[in-house]
Amino acid sequence: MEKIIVTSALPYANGPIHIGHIAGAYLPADIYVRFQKLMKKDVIYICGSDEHGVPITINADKLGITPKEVVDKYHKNIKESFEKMNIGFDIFSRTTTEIHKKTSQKFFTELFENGYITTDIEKQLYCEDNKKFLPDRYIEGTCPHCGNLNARGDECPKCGKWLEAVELKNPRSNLCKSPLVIKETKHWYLSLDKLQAKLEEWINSKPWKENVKNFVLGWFKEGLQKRPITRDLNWGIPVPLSDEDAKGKVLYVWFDAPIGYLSNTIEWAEKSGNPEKWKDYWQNPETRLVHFIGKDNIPFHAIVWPAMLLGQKTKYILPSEIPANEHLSVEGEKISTSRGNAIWVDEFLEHFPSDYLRFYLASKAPENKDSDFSWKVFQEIINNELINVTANLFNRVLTFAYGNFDQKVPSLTESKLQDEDRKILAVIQKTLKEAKELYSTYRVRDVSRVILELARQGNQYFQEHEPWKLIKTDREKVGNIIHICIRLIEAVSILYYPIIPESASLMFEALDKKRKIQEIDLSSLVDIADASERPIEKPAPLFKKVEDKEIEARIKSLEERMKSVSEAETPKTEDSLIDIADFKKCVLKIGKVLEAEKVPKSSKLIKMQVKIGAEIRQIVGGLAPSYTPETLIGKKVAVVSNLKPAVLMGLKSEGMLLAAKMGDKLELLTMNGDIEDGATIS
Ligand code: B3M
Ligand code: ZN
Repeated sequence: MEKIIVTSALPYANGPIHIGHIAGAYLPADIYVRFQKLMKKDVIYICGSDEHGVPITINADKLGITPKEVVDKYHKNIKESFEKMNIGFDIFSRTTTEIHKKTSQKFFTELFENGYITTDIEKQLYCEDNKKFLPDRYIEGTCPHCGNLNARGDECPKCGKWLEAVELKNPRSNLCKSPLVIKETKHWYLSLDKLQAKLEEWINSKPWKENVKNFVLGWFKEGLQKRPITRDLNWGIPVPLSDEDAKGKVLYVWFDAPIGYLSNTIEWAEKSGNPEKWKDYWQNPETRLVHFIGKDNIPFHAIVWPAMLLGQKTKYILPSEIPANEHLSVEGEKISTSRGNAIWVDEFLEHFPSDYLRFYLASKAPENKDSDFSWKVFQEIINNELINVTANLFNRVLTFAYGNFDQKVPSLTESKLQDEDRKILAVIQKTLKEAKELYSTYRVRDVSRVILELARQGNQYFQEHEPWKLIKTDREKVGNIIHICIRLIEAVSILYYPIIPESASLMFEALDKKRKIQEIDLSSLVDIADASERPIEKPAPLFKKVEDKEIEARIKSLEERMKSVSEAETPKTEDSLIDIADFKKCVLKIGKVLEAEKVPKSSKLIKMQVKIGAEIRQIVGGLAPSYTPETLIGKKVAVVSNLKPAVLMGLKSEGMLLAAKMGDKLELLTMNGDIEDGATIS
């Protein structure tokens, strides 16, 4: 039997997830999995959090906690958000497990032994101030091609050229803004060049989605280059070599992350009690491997990851399809955490059920072009399509049948069927066929449209015949209409199940108390069976209308958040001017740092003894991200000397040092001339 492995991109455990994430890699995959499960396919859905990489270490530094604490927190948070969204993974694990470490190191070793890994001394940009090599995404500078002053370490947003960070002119850190220097370090590389021929042969045989194929072909044309797969970092999977130079280096996060698809399947198999079961999927040529991702992740899934698989000694299957989605914006603007316009899943679910979001994001799926989330459109779609069409049909038909036909589905009187009735029966069959085709080719937007259209036709059919009047004169004909409507609703509920599983199940179960919707075998379903005389339930309201005031509140909260984010960034003007007298309240003095030591258990705080003239004071400050204690000793600094004492982590601090801050980087105001400590600054 054909097997399917479905994966969704592993989300970084570095923050909560927002609706853009759901729209891109999770909802479309979950819909596909639910559909294939209805088709009675042997499908497993694998995911987990991506817990390595520099951004996690930077975030940890910023928060003054360890990277492990960061990923523990967000792994849990993300997992819960997915559960609330009914994203039905068979496993949601993490890349910090032992199994994952072992599997990743094995991947490296097999590539190495097959000659696909080479080494090189790399020139990398190094930040002298923070004593570390900086990854591309923390580097900016002048584009060597078009002169754009704000090119990034990997790409120029202006001319679109891919860049190597070392090519940038005047490179600087975008964390601390310091200029960067080029320094040498040994690294290990994946020789994509040696794997290009194999890759090309494989990719040419694939019916990829247009956006994926174009991308890959472009890369081939330029010729694949070897890519570094190790990093100078202390957070990640150690490079599995005894080589002295490998010390202190870890696998690049993008090397280990996709291996998570495999290691998480291995973990799933172990937990299921049959540890070898993963092989039935990953080593079975009959298995289809489907990776759902956002478009940013195309190169890694379509080139690097398949190359890693092709270069193994162990035989694995290769990706069969890579449905890559475009972006979702919010109210017309790119989602950006720093702009404050991300709508977090948890936040959304405090106000509306998950099916509302699923319904919206399915009908507006960013499949072939970018798409937008707007609160007003959300209200329209839920009220007009989900409620006025689908729920309305369900309620009026069931209420009518319940009241007029003895709480049962009326039987069909064949002799009384007319063309218009047969037409509707045919539409049901046609829609079943069409929807299956669309689901299996990842066209969620189109499938939403055809199911809605079926429900619309059902409503119209019911409305036009005015059964509430006709029942007085022709009960048999009305019986036929209601019977057909109920079959139509059953089709609608089954077809909607992958998209809105909770509501579709409620709908289905009101029509059929004997079966669960998951038991349906959609693969053999070409029509809805005659349901004559089946008992039905009195319909309970399925949905609550989205009210204007709820939407206004959401819009307001979004605006306020964006405003507060931008206010925090922009300096105040005019009405915040002060008098000289206000300024003079602040007594500023020169102090000299005599002693400095890190505060235990804090990643930020440094405790200092500062001499201000005849006085020695203890001052505690959050300087550790930018200064080591030794470098502080002897500095002449600016101290706010009449500040009320404060207690930081149990330590008394009598004063504050002035410093300039930019991003994460902090620089103390220091004096270099002859003026002695104790002098007043004014
Ligand atoms: N965590 C990147 C992202 O979320 C990355 C995906 C890994 S998939 C193997 O965009
Ligand atoms: Zn450029």
